[in-house]
Amino acid sequence: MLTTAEARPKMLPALALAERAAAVLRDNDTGSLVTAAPRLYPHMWSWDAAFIAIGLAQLDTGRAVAELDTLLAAQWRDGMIPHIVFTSATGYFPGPDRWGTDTAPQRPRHVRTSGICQPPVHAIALRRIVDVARRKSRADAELAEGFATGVWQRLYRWHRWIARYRIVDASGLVAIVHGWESGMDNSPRWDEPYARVVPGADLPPYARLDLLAVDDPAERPSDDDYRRYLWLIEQLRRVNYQPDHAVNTSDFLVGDTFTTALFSLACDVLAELGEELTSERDQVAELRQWAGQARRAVALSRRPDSGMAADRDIRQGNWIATPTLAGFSPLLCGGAGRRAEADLLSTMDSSDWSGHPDLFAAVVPSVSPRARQFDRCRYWRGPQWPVLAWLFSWAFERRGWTSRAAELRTQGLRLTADGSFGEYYEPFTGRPLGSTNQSWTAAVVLDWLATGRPSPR
Ligand code: 2M8
Repeated sequence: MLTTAEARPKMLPALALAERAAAVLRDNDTGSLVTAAPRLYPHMWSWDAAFIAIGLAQLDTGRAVAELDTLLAAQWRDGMIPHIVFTSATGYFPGPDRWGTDTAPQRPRHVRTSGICQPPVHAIALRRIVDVARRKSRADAELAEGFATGVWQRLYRWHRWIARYRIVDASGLVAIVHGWESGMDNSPRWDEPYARVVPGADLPPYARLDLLAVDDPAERPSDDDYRRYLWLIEQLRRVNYQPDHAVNTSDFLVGDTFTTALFSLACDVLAELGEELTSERDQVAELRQWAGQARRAVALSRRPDSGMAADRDIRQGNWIATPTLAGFSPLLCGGAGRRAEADLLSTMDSSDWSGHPDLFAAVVPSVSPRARQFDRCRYWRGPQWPVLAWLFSWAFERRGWTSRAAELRTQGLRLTADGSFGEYYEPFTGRPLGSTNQSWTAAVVLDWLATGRPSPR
């Protein structure tokens, strides 16, 4: 049997790793967008595009802003940024015909998209692009600032859409109508609410294509999961993706604490950019208000026993406390108080999480390796995700926790240094899983490598 060290390919030196990462972004570039991954995901995904733009910012400011521009051009008229912007590729299911958004009155006209959204990390990408450009040259700074000023309203409208349509109960958490909206598709966070989603007999037939693009089906969600995913699309399609009807009719309606923390953070970041670059005082004030409300909601979602944040099953009216990385959400946006944060940080460092003695790299796994739900290879049910490590490292730097941020960066680079740019990683061996040459993994590696330290903002 191979030892862990033998099983891992050699770790590339920083320069070679950066060159490989840049090549991945180049190879996945169709000209107007960088696909999320070559085979498994041949389209643009909303939150992937934000991370990809962060990586592109290290290579070419113009290309980075073009990436966000492509995404924002697909914004729906009511403000929603759709979770997938489709290219002409046919190898992904569910594609645009299955989504059937073509009759939704608020859809964009020039491009086909899905009909749900993903976590609002776009203002964070814009902030990062501006900060990186300012360090490069005056011309880069002017380009990035001009772009940020031009798209600021579009991002404001996106945040307003979330505040208007997705804060639907007293918890104040941002509600999602499909697990895909969380980005953590098959996380144990959604097991209970999905258990109550019963696909109708009239669910149109379909064939999965995702299993053809991975080595082992055990790395992907199960067939039962997929039937439920497709049924929720069917329900949304039947109300023509009208946002108010969607929250009333979807069998799945959950307050997502992690998305809420990102919303809070992104509202603050967008408000800062607004103060720097625009004269929109009223809208900046609204953003600050949404940031504060979301921060409070995340803090209040903490469970008394563990101190970790929980999700809210809005249909059932109960909390869902699962041992997943989303429990650390208050560390992203603040608001829980110093004592509670110190406790959460020691939980994160403990042997239940990043301090688990058998981890290949001390990167928070998606589910605690000590939890009964932990599955070391299956997607969002255990593996480590470099993009999430990046988010925590960026947020920690912003919060002034510089050495923690640097340590996360070091560990994230250890995980990814073989240069395969896995979609996610098996925590004990560091083996890349899912897709390889995954764009957002390459992008965050570029950012980690290029700056040495995440942005101070
Ligand atoms: C995964 O989700 C898509 C559906 O949106 C899929 O499995 O087909 C998730 O990891 C999601 O967070 C990610 O944005 C997407 C593309 O990388 O893949």
